[in-house]
Amino acid sequence: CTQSSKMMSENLNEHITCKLEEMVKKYKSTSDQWRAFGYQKAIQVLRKHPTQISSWEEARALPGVGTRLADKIWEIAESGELRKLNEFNADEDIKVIELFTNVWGAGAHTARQWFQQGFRTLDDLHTKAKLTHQQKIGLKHYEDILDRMPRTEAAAIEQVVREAAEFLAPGVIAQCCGSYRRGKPTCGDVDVLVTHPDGKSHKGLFSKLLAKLKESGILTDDLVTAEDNGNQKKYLGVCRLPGENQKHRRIDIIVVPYDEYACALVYFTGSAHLNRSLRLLAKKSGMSLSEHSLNTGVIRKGNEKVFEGTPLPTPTEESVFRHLGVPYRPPEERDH
Ligand code: DCP
Ligand code: MG
Ligand code: MN
Repeated sequence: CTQSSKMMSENLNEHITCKLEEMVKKYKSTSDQWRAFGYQKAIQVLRKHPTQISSWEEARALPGVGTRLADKIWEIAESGELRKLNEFNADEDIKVIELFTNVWGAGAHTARQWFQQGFRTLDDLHTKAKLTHQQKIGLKHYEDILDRMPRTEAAAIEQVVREAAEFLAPGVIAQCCGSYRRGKPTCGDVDVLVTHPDGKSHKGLFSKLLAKLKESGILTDDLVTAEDNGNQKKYLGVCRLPGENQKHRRIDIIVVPYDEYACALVYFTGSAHLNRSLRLLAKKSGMSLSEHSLNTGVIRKGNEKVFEGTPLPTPTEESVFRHLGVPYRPPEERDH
């Protein structure tokens, strides 16, 4: 609301009509036409009002102004502020920042930076923002990536990965972990864990598997092509099942050596909350749990590990829970 010069304007309540005009915009954008209309009528009246509003009663006496609108007018007259408007403004900002935070590869910091650079829509980002490779993919599949898939679809994707892995290394284990294994009806992504019981066939499988999946066309975009984590290899990308009307889905693939299988399975099944609890529990008993192993005899100085400890044998998930001294929990009971 630009202040018009005193010469041009007879509006003695401009400080009030300014705020009310902003409210009109908010209500119009939230499709609350009825409120917008009420505010507009009050603005008309206030503009022609011969004196500055100096009491609640004076506002209430204006034609078309009820008690609620009188409250608002008097609040502005008294304090120069309208809390409701501030709330709206804050919400709008938060909404935009949330919109931006949901671009894969953009954190809260980047989202805020984009906001501060004046961007307000995904189209702004598309046309004006400097984007990383990951953010471009994230933006391209914005709606699809935010959408959760039915677990049947996760199962179908798991099946495609399993068949490709089985072709390359017969006897392979390829299983969907994450929310799928915890029995959730919908999944944010597909988390496929790959290993081989012979203890050696997992070697070299990672790149061959990705090449095969790309050849088949199921992998459409790469986010992280190869993250090396000790003896584990991780891929993060986007996939899509063949056929019409299929959405793009996030997929994570981890290939691990068989002796790390149980700990990787516990980790990759989650939930993230359970993982934090188990790690804390391990720490309290001088152990340390990771996606690789459960170590005992760990020596810590404050928060720092002075001695890594030695890995316990963990052939199964049950053995991990047993070493930690907690009752085994089936995947369906690992959400809290
Ligand atoms: N994980 C973790 N800590 C994190 C992220 C992940 O321990 N910060 C582990 C536990 C998760 C698993 O990895 O269950 C898979 O991560 P996802 O982000 O795919 O989470 P979920 O599969 O549990 O849920 P969603 O359905 O949203 O994918
Ligand atoms: Mg998941
Ligand atoms: Mn995942």
